Parts: sequence; C-alpha cells; structure tokens
Amino acid sequence: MRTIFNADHRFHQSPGELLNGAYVPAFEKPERADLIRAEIERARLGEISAPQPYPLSKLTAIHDAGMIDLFQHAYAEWQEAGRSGGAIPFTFGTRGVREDRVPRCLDGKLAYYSFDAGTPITPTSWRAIKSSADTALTASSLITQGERSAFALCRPPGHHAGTDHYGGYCFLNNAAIAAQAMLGDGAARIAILDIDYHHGNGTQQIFYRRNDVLFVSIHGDPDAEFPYRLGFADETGAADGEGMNANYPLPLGTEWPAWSAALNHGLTRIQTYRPDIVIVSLGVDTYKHDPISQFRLEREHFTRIGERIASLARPTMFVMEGGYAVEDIGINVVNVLSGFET
Ligand code: SP5
Ligand code: ZN
Repeated sequence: MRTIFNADHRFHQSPGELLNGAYVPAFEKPERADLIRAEIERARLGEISAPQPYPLSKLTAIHDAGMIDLFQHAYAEWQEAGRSGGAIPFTFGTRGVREDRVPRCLDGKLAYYSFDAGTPITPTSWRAIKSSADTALTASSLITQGERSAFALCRPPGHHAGTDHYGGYCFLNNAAIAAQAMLGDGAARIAILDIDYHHGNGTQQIFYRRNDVLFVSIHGDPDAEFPYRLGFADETGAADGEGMNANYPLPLGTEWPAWSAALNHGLTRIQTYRPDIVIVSLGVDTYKHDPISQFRLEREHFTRIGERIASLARPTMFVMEGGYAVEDIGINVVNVLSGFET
C-alpha cells in the first residue's frame, strides 16, 4: 500500500489545549505523524510519496470560504493585537442568537467558527492544514486511477471539521474533501467508515442530507464523551440522505467483543450500500493506553480490523485521524494497514 506523506505537518504545532479546566500540553503533536511514518518504513508497508498541491476550489467544495480565510489570516491579526500562543476563541455561539451573522473582528470570528479551545491557529498552521488536505486529495487520485488501496497520513486530522465549524484538533475535513473529489472523478457512491474513538461530527454534518455518501461511525457515547452534541443512534440522515447515516455509540470502557460486533454491523450496512469506494477515517485512539480515551482495544485487534475492512473487497483509502498513545501509535496504525493487505 502506498502512503502519502510529507514533513509539512510540522508547521502545525499546538501550544496547548484546554482540558479539565487547565491549559495543558497538546496531545495532538507532530511526533504522532513522524512515528507512524517511521513504523511504515520499518515494516516495509510500501512506498511513501509526497502530496501534490491542489487548488483551493477542492476545499471550498466542502468548506465555507470565510473559515478557510480565517485559517490563513487569523494569526497576523492575533499578533497585531500583541498576543502570543495560538489563536483560540474565548466565547462561543449561543443557540438562536444571531447564528447567521459572521462577526467582523478576530475574537468574534474565532467564536463563530470554532467549537472548542483545543484547536489553535499558529503563524504557520495554514501550511500544515493545506498540506494535510492535499495529502488526502493525492491519495484519492491514486484510488480513482485504479489503486486498490492508499494511506493518507494526514496531520492535522479532519473528522471533527464541518462545513463552517472546526475543533477537536481538526480544521479541514480531509476525508470529506477526498470523498467529494472522488465523486467528481466519477465515483457514484462512497462509504466513509469512521473508527476513531470520537464521533466524526464534521463528516456527519457535511453529508447528512446527501445520498451519495454513506457515513458509518463507531465511537464513545456522546452523552459522556467529546464532541457531546452529535453521534447518537437516532441520527439516521435527513432529506435525500435519510438512512444514509449510521452511528454506533458505545459505553466508555468498551472492549473488543462489543466493539467488533458494532464493526460487523457497520460493515454489513456498507456492504448493502455497494459503494464504489470505501474511505476509512482511521483513528487509533480506541487503544487501551490512549491518554484521553476510554475504549480498551489491544494491539492485535487493529490487525483484525484491517482484515475485516478488506473483506468488503472495495477500493479503500485510509485517512489518518486521532490516536494519542504515541509510544504505540506506529504499530497500531501499521497493524490496521497490514491486516488489510493480507
Ligand atoms: C481527531 C481527534 O481524535 N480529536 C479528539 C479531540 C478531543 N478533544 C477533547 C478531549 C476530551 C477528553 N475527554 C475527557 C473526558 C473526561 N471524562
Ligand atoms: Zn479521536
């Protein structure tokens, strides 16, 4: 399997995040991607090549142009105001209160577009954000050109980013941008399987009313876990997308037997849809040693996951999302990918 990766992800280095009322060192850090890359090389998974640059129109096909502009220009304004660290909001939107009006000043815009205080925009973040989307787009073109599989080693991750909101360490929804590009390249039906520990609220929101993308997600119960607002089982899609959204919220503490039963359900749902392409939003924060998550999968389970995804027998693109147990992040990711290849 070919991997798409370059070192530009290092241009996004979060100075920290708000967690349990304290500003703590960031969990989403550059060594994550570098350790995955090192393990791919060690395991000889396949060639690693650099992403190609794509025009901004591939991003605005999914996201609000004002939000993309914020990623590019927020920091200059932040710095002019004499501030350091990353640009983060300190207020948030309120239900029913002028939700439509985009504020003019920086603090207002950050409050409008961002839904958490864990996703700072630094002076060089845009270069990493753009490169991460280019990584997914480059992998998507390998698939539409006939490859059986590809791995987009994206960083920063993407599945929490919606059309006009961002958060959860995510700025642009790399998987959604890739799916849209594949539809433009001739695919008719895409299934996105999201196995990150957290619900892919951004991906769900983007495709919720559409029938050309099926979204299936297995994640920590949002009544108890981030992103709290979306990811419940009764969210099944709307309008043309009715029946095209399948959530499997699981209790904190879930172990392999219950998790893999949900995976089997989700895979059956995907099989029934008969997608042209499968995109896997691959988070390994389901691992028992993940520092911010509460599932209990073990190393060897990631191999089983890859094997089961392969049983769909569809062209498959893996897109990197979360996973914060850096000591084992490489082995867990490579286990999924090599499980798929066997
Ligand atoms: C891509 C990705 O995995 N993003 C995850 C962002 C999670 N940020 C919030 C972490 C909250 C940690 N949970 C605390 C639970 C306390 N009961
Ligand atoms: Zn996650």
